[in-house]
Amino acid sequence: MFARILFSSLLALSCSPVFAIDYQVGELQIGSPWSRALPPNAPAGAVYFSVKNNSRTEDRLIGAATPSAAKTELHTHAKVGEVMRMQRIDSLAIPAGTEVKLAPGGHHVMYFGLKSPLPVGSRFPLTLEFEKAGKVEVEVEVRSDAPASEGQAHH
Ligand SMILES: [Cu+2]
Repeated sequence: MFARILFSSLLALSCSPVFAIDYQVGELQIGSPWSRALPPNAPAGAVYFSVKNNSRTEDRLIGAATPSAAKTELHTHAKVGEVMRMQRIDSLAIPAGTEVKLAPGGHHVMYFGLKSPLPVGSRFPLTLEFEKAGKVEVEVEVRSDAPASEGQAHH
């Protein structure tokens, strides 16, 4: 199963340059994928977004891939001794009826080996794979900072 963008009407309705882009796969809703612009030669970067599970069963994010980088991994942050460190995880649970945020300092999709620079304002494709809902391709917006909608959110 390979779902595509459902809601592009948001784009048409919005006059603001800052808008949320949502994608739907099965009963999962994916909001505002973005990545921070990287300095030249940065070895790795991270993608953030939200996943809302509108179904009654848990799903899991089990993988991600992009043609723009050599490798991607699912990461989280965990306290190791006194220090917060990134850790690779095999999957990320999306419990029924909840929204999980991937955000700076928390869960993220890490990419390594960027094939060409990603300037602010550019976009690149990312395919997310969920255990139940299947695969969905989203566009990641390259930004200098988090979208306004995430401003007062989690850390
Ligand atoms: Cu990471």
